[in-house]
Amino acid sequence: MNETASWPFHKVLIANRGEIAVRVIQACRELGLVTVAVYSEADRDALHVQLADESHEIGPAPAAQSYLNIPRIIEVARESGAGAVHPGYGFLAENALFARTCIEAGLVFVGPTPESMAAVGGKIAARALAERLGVPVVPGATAALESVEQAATVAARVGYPVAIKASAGGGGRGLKVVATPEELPGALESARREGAAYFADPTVFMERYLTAPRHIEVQVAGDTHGAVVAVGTRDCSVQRNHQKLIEEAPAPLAPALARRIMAAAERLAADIGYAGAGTAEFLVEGDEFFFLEMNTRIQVEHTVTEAVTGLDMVKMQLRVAAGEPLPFTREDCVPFGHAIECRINAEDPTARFRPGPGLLRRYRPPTGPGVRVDSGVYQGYTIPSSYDSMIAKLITWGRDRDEARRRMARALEQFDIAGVPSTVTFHHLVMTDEAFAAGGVPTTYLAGLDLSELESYDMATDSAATPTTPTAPTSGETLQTAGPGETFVVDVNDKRFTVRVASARRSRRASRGDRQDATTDGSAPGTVTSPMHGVVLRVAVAAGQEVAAGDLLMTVEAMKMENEITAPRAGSVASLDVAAGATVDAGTILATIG
Ligand code: MV4
Repeated sequence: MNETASWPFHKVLIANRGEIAVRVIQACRELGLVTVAVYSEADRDALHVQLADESHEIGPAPAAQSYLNIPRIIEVARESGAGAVHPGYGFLAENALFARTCIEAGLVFVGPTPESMAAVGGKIAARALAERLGVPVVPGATAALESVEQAATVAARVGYPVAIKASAGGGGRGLKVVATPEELPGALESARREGAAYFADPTVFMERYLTAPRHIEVQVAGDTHGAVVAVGTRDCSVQRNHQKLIEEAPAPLAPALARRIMAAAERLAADIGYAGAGTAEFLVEGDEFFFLEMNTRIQVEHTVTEAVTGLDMVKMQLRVAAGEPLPFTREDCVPFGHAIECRINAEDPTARFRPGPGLLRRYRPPTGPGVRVDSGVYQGYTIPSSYDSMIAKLITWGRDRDEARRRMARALEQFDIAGVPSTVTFHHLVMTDEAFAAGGVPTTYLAGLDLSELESYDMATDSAATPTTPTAPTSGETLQTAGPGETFVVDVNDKRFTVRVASARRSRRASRGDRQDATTDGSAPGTVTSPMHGVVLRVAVAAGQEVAAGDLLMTVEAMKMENEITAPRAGSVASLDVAAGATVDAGTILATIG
C-alpha cells in the first residue's frame, strides 16, 4: 500500500513534452501514480511518449494546436480517466484560465489556485503587492503610464536610464531601456506596441534601469493548509537574450542578504496563499535587492535547488495538489554543498546561438559522482524544429562551488553529442573562465565574454584528460539541418518565434543587448542588409546624412519584436533602399553607407 492510496487522484495527465514531461513521469512512478502523456504529431517518437503508461496524440506540431489546445487536453484527461493535470513549465503552466478549466472539469490542477496566479500575473499588480508588504521594488511607478508627460515626470524623479516594461510582459519581451529623455516617446510607443502584440495588453510601467544587476530568485513552496517555506536561492545571472544558460544554488550571496531575500519571498507567497512550487525573482545590486516578478510554475532550474536540499520539488507539487501537508519544513531547507546547471541546447554558440535541431547521431551523457542529467532525448532521436532546442540539463553537485564547477567542466568534457550543434563547448568555456570561477557575475557577464575562441575550442586542455575520450561535435561531424532561407520555430522563455536562417555565413560577433547588428554583405562593405524577414517600421536617417558606426538607421519589425538596424561603420548614407512599410527579407539591401 503506497502513500497515494487515499489520494483524490491516481492517474496524472502531463500537459507538456520534453525533459519536464519525463521528470514528472519519474516523480509519478515513484509515488505509484499512473501517467498519461499527450503529444503532437511532431512528437510521436519523443521519450515522454514512450515512458508514460499511456500516450495520446493531441494535434499538429504547432503548439497552438496541440500543447496549448485546452479543449483537446481536457478531453484526453476525461477519456483516460486522469484525476489530475500537471502542466510542467511553459505552454499552459501559468495560464489561470487553463487551471480554472481543469478544476471545472473535476480535475486537480497541479499548481497554485487560479486566484494566486492572477494575483501576481500582472507585473504592476505584483509590484503593488510587494510595496504593500514592504518588499523593496526598483524605484519607479506602480501604475500604468498614460502619457509621455507622465512618463517623463517619473523618469526625471527616478533618474535615467529607465526601463519601460509591459505589465503583462515576461522573459524580456516588451522591455525597453531608455537612456535619455529624447528616446522616451519612441520607447514608450514601442513597448506599448510589443505589449499589445505579444500579450494583448498595451499596459506599461516604469522602473529605473539597473545597469549591471544580478538575477537572483527564490524557490518557494506552500500547501493548502497555510504553510509556506522559502526553499532556497538560485543565481540565474548567466543569460543570453533573457534565456538562462547557467543556474546555480545556493546563490553566492552574503548570508544576511540571502536571508532577507528569502524572507521577502516567503512573505509574498504567504500573502497570496500560495500552494505548490513557485519562484520569486529579484534583482540584486551590492547589498540591495528588488522584487521583479513571481513565477507560478515549476521552473527549469528547480533541479539545482533539489541537488542542494535533497528534496523533490515535483513530488512536493503532487503531494500538495493531493491536499497533503508540505513534506518538509524550513529546517529541511538548509543547503548542503553547491549545484550548477548547464542548459545544453542544440544551438551553435559560434553563430549567435543559432538553433540547429535535427538527428542526434550520437548521444552519450556524462556519468559519475555528483552528476545528474535531465533530458527528453536519446541517441537516434530527431530533435524537432517545432519547439525549444534543449538537448539536456546537466547538473553537477559539489561539496563547495569550486567542486561543482570543476565537476561540471569534467562532465562537459565527457558529454558526447554528434549530429547537431551544441552549447557544450560554450558551457565549458564559462566553467573555466576566471570571472565565473570567482562567482557572483552580473547579467552583463555574457555579453562581455569573448566567444571567438570557440571556433577552434579544445576542452581537453588538461593533459590528464584521456586523449581517446570523445569530445563535443567538431565542425566536420556537425550535421547542419537548417540552411539559408529555411525557417523553423523556436521557444524562448515560453514564447514561440519563427526564425529564418538569413545566410550560411553570418557575422559571428555577438550583438550587444537587443540591438540587432545589420549584416553587411561581404562583397560590398557598407551595404546594410536586413538580418531577418520583417517590415520596416521607421527609417531614422535620410539619404546623404552622415552617420557614426552604431547609429540607428531604421527599425525592422519581425515576429512582433522591434529590431534596431544600426550603421556598421561611419560614413554617409549613400543610398536608402527601403521606406517605412516595406516588407523585407533576410538579405534585402536596406541602405548603403558610403
Ligand atoms: C530589469 C533589469 C534592470 N533594471 N529591470 C526583465 C525581464 C526579467 N526576467 C529580467 N529583467 C530585467 N529587468 C530593471 N528595472 C534587468 C533585467 C534583466 C536583464 C536585462 C537585460 C539583459 C539581461 C537581463 C537578465 C536578467 C535581468
